[in-house]
Amino acid sequence: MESIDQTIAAVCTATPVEGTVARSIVRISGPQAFTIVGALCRLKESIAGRGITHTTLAMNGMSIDAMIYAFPAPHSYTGQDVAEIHLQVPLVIVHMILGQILRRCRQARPGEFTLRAYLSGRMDLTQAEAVAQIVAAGNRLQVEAARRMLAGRLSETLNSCREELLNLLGQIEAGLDFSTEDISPISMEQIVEHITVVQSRIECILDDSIQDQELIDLPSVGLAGLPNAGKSSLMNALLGRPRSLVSPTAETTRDVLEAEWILPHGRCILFDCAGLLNEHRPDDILATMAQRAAEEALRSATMVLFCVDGSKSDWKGDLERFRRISHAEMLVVLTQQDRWQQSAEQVVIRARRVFSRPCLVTSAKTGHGLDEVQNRVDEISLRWHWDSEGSDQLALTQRHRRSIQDALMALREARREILDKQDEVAAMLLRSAIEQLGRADSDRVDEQVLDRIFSRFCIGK
Ligand SMILES: Nc1nc2c(ncn2[C@@H]2O[C@H](COP(=O)(O)OP(=O)(O)OP(=O)(O)O)[C@@H](O)[C@H]2O)c(=O)[nH]1
Ligand SMILES: [Mg+2]
Repeated sequence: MESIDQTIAAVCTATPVEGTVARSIVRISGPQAFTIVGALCRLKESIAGRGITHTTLAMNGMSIDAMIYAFPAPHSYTGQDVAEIHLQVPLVIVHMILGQILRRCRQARPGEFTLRAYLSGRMDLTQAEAVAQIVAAGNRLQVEAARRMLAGRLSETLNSCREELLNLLGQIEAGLDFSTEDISPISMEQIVEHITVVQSRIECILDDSIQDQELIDLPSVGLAGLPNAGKSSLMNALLGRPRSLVSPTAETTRDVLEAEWILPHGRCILFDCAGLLNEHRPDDILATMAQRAAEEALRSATMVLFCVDGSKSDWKGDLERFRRISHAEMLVVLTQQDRWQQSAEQVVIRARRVFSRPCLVTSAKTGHGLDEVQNRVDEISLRWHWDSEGSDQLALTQRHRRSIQDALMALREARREILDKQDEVAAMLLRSAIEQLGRADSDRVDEQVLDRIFSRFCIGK
């Protein structure tokens, strides 16, 4: 691990969409932070106290407007002197400024600002991990679960469980000391009751948590339907850019094509695939491979949008294929509305009767109904992880989960040993449970664990 005495710098804002100018922040942390910024901005007065300074940077003949935010140690994110340069300029200029700064300090590694916050005691490890989860989160509710971790909710609960167990252990050990005199300061029933209460509190943490992996895995939405249904056109229209080839020739798409789709409350992976065939063509290897890839991708999709060309008078083939997908989360999307002969109302009534599912009307050509599709997917995607918005879930990492599960196992065994009157063994198991709970929330982690945790961050965080 690098020394925390070195000054580090990085751009800590997300990369703006190409061609746009968004606010960017260059963050510098370490003993030289204020001197570096002072020299860069040619500030007459040095930055000493906390504050905001409006200044102009001179760079390659350009004058660049900037706001300098100064956070002196120890009241900063990292616990060190931190200077932030806030800029509203194209990314290329932000990187020019960073280049200038990096002549006098080094580039921060992924997660290094947060690592410093942890090392200087500004946050515990669980909170530092929550920062990584917020960065990786795919939707608003995932961010909320990670925020609850950041607010120290897990630490609070685990600490109180540990304290309760430490008390209990003290009482059991006192009983062991007096065992020859046959005096027990606490009865067996009371011990069992205490253990059961702590046990169920810990079980609640596990039951009410979401997996770390769930934060990183984005839900996937597959576009299915017969060839020429308009799947690729719909994908391009939903994304607002040409991702998949479109042509009047049936069976244009062969591969599974994925793209990130930004929804109002999160993100998901939208994918296009080959049009599904009703007949099997064993001699056509390419078609067989394309069918297999499409079927596999759709099987593991979180949700399927089954596309049906609404201008057709006969949906027999579509229905046959639709029935064979039988995905739990499936919406029927009626496509190419701009070409329909019948009114949308008539087509929807007919489609509902045929497919017995909610049907949405769209046109990739005019953009009709695209917002509705997006909102429906967004609505369903929020349900995937949480049944209710007011959920109290915590976002546990695998490290937390493993330690908490180990603690729970030790508690269950301790309870059994108490019932068997094996107080000494029970005391040992309680000690192990206390240690495991401490480990989940611990500051006593080695460098390897720290490296693993912080390498998952992106640069600038
Ligand atoms: N007018 C009109 N034509 C459309 C619309 N959507 C698709 N088409 C046309 O329908 C044809 C097939 O469209 P694709 O998007 O390639 O269909 P697909 O379902 O991806 O087809 P495969 O890849 O072969 O399975 C193309 O000629 C498109 O231009 C639409 O909303 N309006
Ligand atoms: Mg296609």
